Amino acid sequence: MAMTLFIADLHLCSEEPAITAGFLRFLAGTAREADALYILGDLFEAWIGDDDPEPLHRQIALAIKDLVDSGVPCFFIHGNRDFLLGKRFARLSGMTLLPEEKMVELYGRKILLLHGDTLCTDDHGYQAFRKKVHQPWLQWVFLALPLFIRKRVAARMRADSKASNSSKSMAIMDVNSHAVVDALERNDVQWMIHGHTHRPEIHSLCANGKPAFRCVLGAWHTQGSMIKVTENDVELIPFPF
Ligand SMILES: [Mn+2]
Repeated sequence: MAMTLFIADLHLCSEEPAITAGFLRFLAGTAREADALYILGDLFEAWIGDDDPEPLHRQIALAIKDLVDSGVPCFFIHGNRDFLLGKRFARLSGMTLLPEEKMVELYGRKILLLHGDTLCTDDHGYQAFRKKVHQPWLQWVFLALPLFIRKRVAARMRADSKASNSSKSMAIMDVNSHAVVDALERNDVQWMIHGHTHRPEIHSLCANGKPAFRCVLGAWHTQGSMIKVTENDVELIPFPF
């Protein structure tokens, strides 16, 4: 049966081999039956440039390339952790990089795809940070720094973000309902799929004066999480590694 799969927030890193193993199994198994795979950000826990020689990156790129070569196109939207993932990794993995918001039509259903961090508008500190680090000139300067300096800067930024997030309330770190409705109405669409908040759920709401649905992917901590879109259904599915 025709289906398209969505995942996000795997946060792959060399310290979490079980998640990597689960993803490799997913790529070699379930994902092969899909018409396409969409990765909606935070595939990696951190990204400081496509030239990082971390062996995990190459291993993942080649596994995704295998899937793409088997006839399953793979698309990627950047997350807040891997927003610097670039063209070189995209070429190596065969993934197509998408803009931060992407409208797709699958089996007659229009769906807005995004990572989800742009919907968390109550987190003013994060939005200011995001605006800063998304400036092309700053990214260019950062990526031109030697790798060991980029590693230090990234470690410092992660520590700062951890410290500031620990004092933020759960509500501030969730999506803002106005931002959700605004995104749906701006794109004239009733369906949205995103990750980022690590709160897997399919929410019903109202947008454009009609019923609308916000589908949130789960993070891959102790199990996988995917959304399966078919002609008849949009399903949120947890599965063991
Ligand atoms: Mn995220």
